[in-house]
Amino acid sequence: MKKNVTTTFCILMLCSLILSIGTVMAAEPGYERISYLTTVIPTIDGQWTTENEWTDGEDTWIGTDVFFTSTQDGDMTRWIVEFLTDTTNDPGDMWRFCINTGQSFSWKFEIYGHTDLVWYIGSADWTEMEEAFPIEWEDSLSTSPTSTTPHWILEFQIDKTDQFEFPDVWYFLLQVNDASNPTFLAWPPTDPENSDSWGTENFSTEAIPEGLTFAVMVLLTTVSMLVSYKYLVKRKETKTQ
Ligand SMILES: [Ca+2]
Ligand SMILES: [Ca+2]
Repeated sequence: MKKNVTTTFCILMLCSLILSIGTVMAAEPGYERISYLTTVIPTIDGQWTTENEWTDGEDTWIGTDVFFTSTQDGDMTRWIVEFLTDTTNDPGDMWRFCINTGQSFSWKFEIYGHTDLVWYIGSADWTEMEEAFPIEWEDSLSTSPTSTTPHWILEFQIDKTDQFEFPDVWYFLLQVNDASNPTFLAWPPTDPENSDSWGTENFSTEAIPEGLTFAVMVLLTTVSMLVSYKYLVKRKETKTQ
């Protein structure tokens, strides 16, 4: 009876974790992340406005140079991007977001020189769009909890209520460039022109578990699977004896 309870608990725990993560459909293998529910609505001012801003997202790094996280709710999809090693204001500095929501075309948003946002629609052939896109963004040279050296920080949000809906799973590439030290850094480090090589973004309707990092969730899932498998093998051995 005790073993049955243990097995049931493990299976329920595994199912719960899988449901909370959502369906995982890899585009570029190894590049998958989750946008959890926004619990602290950020002020879009290009800096950490309060200490608890952006504590509700999954942290993702591009090497040690760039940090970003994202959250979402019924109205908005939000990002903060910190370019820790870009401390210079150059006209050629760039933020680039490439997004595909499972349709035959993608969106590309480029911010140059910390002043101008240009957006495109298409795939390999991009068409620049004239009309305003429901985006709010701001960046600044600021310090943050990650670094006390002033560096470029971008806050960027898309209004989902204005005809631009996101499914539960979509595809995404983030790229940055510091014109003082021209190197394009990206997540994933693949082709911005090919949406098949972008990363996979999963929306969760739940807040990020408090004190429970993604690494711990993966570890718990693995442990649950191992315990369940070990019990099932043992049960099979007992039956065949
Ligand atoms: Ca802010
Ligand atoms: Ca720069």
